[in-house]
Amino acid sequence: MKTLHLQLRFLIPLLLTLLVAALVALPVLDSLTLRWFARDLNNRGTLVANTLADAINEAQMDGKTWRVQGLFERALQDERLVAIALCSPSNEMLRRTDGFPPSLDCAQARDIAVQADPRLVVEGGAVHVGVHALGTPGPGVDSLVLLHDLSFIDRRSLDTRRYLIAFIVLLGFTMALITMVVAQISWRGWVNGMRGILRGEGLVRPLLAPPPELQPFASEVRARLRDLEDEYRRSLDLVSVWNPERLRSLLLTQLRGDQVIVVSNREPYLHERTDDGRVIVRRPASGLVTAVEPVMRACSGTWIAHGSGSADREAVDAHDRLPVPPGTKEYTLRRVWLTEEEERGYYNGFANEGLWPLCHVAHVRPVFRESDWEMYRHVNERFADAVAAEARSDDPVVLVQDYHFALLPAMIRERLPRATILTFWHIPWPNPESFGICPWRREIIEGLLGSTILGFHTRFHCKNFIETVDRSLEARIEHEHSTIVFRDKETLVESYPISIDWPEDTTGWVPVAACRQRVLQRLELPPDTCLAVGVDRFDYTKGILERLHAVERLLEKRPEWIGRFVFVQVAAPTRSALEEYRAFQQRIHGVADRINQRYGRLGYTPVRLLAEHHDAEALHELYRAANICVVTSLHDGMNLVSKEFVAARDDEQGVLVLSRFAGAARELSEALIVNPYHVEETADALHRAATMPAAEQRERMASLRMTVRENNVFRWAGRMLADAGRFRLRERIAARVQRHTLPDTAEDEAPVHT
Ligand code: ADQ
Repeated sequence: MKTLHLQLRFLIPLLLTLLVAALVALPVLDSLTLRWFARDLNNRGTLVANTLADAINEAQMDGKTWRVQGLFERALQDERLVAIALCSPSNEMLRRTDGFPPSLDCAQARDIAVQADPRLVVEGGAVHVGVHALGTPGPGVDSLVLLHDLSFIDRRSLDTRRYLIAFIVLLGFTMALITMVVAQISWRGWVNGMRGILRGEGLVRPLLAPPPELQPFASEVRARLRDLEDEYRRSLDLVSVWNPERLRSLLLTQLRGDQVIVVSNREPYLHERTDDGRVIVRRPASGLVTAVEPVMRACSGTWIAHGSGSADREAVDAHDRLPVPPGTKEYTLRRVWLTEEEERGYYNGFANEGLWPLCHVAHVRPVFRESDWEMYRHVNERFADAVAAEARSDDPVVLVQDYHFALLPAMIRERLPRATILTFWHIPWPNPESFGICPWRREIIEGLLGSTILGFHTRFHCKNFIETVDRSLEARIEHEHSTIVFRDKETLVESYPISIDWPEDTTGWVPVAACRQRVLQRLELPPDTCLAVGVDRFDYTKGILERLHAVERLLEKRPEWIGRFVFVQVAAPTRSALEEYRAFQQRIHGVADRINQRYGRLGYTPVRLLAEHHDAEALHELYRAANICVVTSLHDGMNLVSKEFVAARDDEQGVLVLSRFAGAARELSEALIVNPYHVEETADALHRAATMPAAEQRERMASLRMTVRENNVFRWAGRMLADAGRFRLRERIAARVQRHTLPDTAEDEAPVHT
């Protein structure tokens, strides 16, 4: 198509020029033809006059002038000669043939004959007028007037015009043909050459590198393209306000409203049957759900997850789907049912006893069982089938969530080769040595490399992953652009720090003082209590044990806090089917009891353990009531509790104590950063937080709030989806170029699939 445009751009002016040239040339050609024939007729006339001169003179002298008429009649046998007249020196017409126009006398004939265009139009057409002196003039005779027929000149001229026009058409056609051939050859050559150069090949295919003179140009073009991409990504980072509207418009512009499918193990809403027979809807305590749910509400896609609630089956339609959230119905939840055996092997076994401790390096030995691995693979297959069944096109955008689905990206790629697969790994990625103990490390990495984009919370986790690939597979790693090419398929490995849905509208919020009063009343605590809180799933990676040790050490070191410092730990029961978790929970209860026995007294219990699920409002109230929020994870991908605490404190008061091993520590540097393994340091940090002046609290909290507000969950999703949009655009362009440069370009005009 492009070639045709180029050709038309050259050809149309060319043909117009030829046409104008023809219009100018034709009258000139006519005049030249006439002159040429006039000269010819004059020569013929002179010859006729010389031939007749003697015979005419003789007849005149003999007085036999009638013989002259006979001579004229014979001369007129020449088909071009139409009439003859004999003139005297005094312009008297002595004799003329029948066809001679009576209106033409000798004087007029002489005047016409000397003109540049000696033509006269008479009855029957145009004639050439020639006056020729008789070679040897006789008595009383002087010259002959010869009239030649000119119609043959018009005929000749018409023929010449026809030939000329035919010649111009032929010339135009030949030039068009040559232009097309040259343009085709040079355009293809140019496109192929550019593609080759951009791929690092040569202008001519077999060359492995561009010719030396083009090498600087080629690498400059490649570098410039990469720079433009990087600049674009940086510009996205500069956009300070990310909200659902912005995310929605990004989906419409960059992903053109393409279908978005999320896959995770944990579902965003569970239907549970209570003891009294009612069905209630519950949101699970999960960082993943906290982060992905607002994004899904903005995208209106489909979320595929394990249906694990006791009344889940009652809430779905015949296709296992239901609209959620209850009430507003902004997207579709598709539930996948797992048998107990499947759940045991895939979820409790391989995911939580194998991968979870493996990636958190948290002094709990990972357990790898062959049967768990088989079940993990089987369940990943089942989810891949569900994605294929839910896909409305062959190229949906699929967001694969977390370590439960390491094999899923490659399985989706098999079923939907054109899908854009974004995988986000919510937990840390360990160093290659630690990961190396997994018996199926190769399969897991190959599964993940089925992704278009693989996201981690921090650069550090990306680096660990890339190093692990480097040690395990034959893959091409481009460190500069953070990409891995494995089996001709490129995966971008990038950091996208996850976050929360920042609350812009706080109008309905209960004032901090009222929250504090309610919480203190409920816990029966005096108003001057220094209240520290911890909010976690009941998991050994969250550093709950280390936190309790630090509280104990604080009371030991600074007895002035006994009676005034209270630590409330909210711990949602989790993975209770696993022995490791049950033992851990028991141990925590034991340590809390010991501290309470040691420092508690009538009316004072230093550690309050609330081992139950709380709804979002209750947690929000607790965050607002607290003086200190304690996050001491031993290893945490990000940790959203720290960000939720910051978001809840619009009074700019409260202190965050944060583990340096949580991904959040890289963003929230105004928190009091601690090493949770160092009990002394954490105890000191608790004291510092409890005694921090209000002004310093305000300063730190204001800065933390600015960071979390800017880096909210819509930025997390937006950056990832914008990168996906860029990939899709690049693939579409590549497909289009491919089509244009194939030998048969008949598809040039075919609509581009978008
Ligand atoms: P989690 O390990 O689940 O997430 P986290 O990021 O702290 O950890 O999120 C926990 C979520 O559960 C928070 O939204 C919190 O409010 C909620 N929650 C905690 N205790 C609760 C309770 N008792 N009742 C109700 N809700 C409770 C994983 C990774 C993290 C990563 C997230 C997101 O381990 O590192 O930050 O995914 O990627």
